[in-house]
Amino acid sequence: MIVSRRHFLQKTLYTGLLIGSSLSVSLNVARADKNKPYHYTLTLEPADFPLIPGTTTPGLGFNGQYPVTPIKAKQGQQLTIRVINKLNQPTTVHWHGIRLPIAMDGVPFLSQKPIMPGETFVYQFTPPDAGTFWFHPHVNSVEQLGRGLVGLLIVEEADSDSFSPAQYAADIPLMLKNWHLNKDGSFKPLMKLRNAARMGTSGRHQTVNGIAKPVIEVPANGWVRLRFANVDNTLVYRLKIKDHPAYIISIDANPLDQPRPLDSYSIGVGMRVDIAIKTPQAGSEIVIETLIGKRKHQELLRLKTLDMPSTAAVSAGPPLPSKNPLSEPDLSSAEVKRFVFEWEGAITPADGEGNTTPKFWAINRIPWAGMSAGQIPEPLAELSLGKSYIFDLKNNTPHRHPIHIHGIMFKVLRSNQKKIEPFFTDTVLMEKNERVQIAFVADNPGRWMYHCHVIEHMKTGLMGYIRIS
Ligand SMILES: [Cu+2]
Repeated sequence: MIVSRRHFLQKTLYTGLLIGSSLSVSLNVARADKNKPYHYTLTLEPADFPLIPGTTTPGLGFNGQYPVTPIKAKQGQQLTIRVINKLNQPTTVHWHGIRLPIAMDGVPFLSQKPIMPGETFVYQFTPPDAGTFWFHPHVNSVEQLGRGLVGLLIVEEADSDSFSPAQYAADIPLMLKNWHLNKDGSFKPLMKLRNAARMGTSGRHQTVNGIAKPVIEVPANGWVRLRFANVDNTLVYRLKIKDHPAYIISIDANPLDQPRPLDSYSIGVGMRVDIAIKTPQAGSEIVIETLIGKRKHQELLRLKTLDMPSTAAVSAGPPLPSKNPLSEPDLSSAEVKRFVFEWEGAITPADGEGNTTPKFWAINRIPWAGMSAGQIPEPLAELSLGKSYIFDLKNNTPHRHPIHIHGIMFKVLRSNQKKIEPFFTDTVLMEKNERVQIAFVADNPGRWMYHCHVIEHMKTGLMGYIRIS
């Protein structure tokens, strides 16, 4: 049972991406119309997941699945996704990292009406950037993401016929998620207030693509592209590949200038990293783990090399994708805006039913108040379309926060704690007490969420938005 499921998943995920242009993936998920290559239907629905062998978990799944087969799009080509809400609660779908029109951003009230139970909403946009992205609801996030509504969106390079998978013998999406499960597969609480005020509530059932410590077969003697995505609600993963050289080629969908040898690399919630490995001869195993603190480590998955036919050329170094068409901020004219992330610890008044939503976190002293159709808080900043900005971010808390801005990519310039090779990203992991400067051109008009991606932190105050007009 486990073996066959494991095998099945590997094969599907693997061939789903390996066979370049074929979008008629073998799983009946992310259904593509053969005549319209980038048209998909996604339902959001309750589903039982066999996460722990011999048990079922009452999850929520895209097309009733975990993991949902990655949606594959192409840079510069229109993508259409019909989203059908079969949940008993409102939802939306946000396309993390994609620079798209505000009406497609999937934030309730700010960019669209919530999709009510039984309703359908059609998302349509043309991804300008290639790389590894992901999608998830932006409503009731602790529960909807925590119970399984997370998926990958892989945007192939516009020149993908000559690039990936042509230059990589395999291209493998890897979704990291630690489920809040009891031994019988039922859910433990997804959020505990005492943890929400600290690093968040972590799960105890670690999975990669829904499987604990999977063994994934890869071609021997070739370059393999591993697309790691942290789709967890809480954790930072510190990736380490044991006893085998590996290279970072892209961070949050943006290719680096040069492949960077991987020592270890931390990805916070919402972040992605593409890693290239040149695989050894058939019959070898490569262990990939996450480091915990200074001494502990935990195996995430292992790769097993097999002789497999491949047409990919084997270059000396890892092939690098082309850069995304991002505007370079003009630092000489950029206006500086300062943001301080603080621990707040305020007690909010109870509502009529005696429920309270505590606010533990604040940006520039303002904890996110939440919003509804008639009540949208003021933006944290008003930006002029076309102008360059530097955001000076200061984390005045003893916890780490992956800070994400919708609708734009920004360039991380410098940090007071480490040397930075400036790079573009959509989410920056701020260490405790770290100060970071980021810069970008405000080239996408709209009201864009600006928040910590630790779900319990955004839920308890660490969220706001900027307006570009
Ligand atoms: Cu946070």
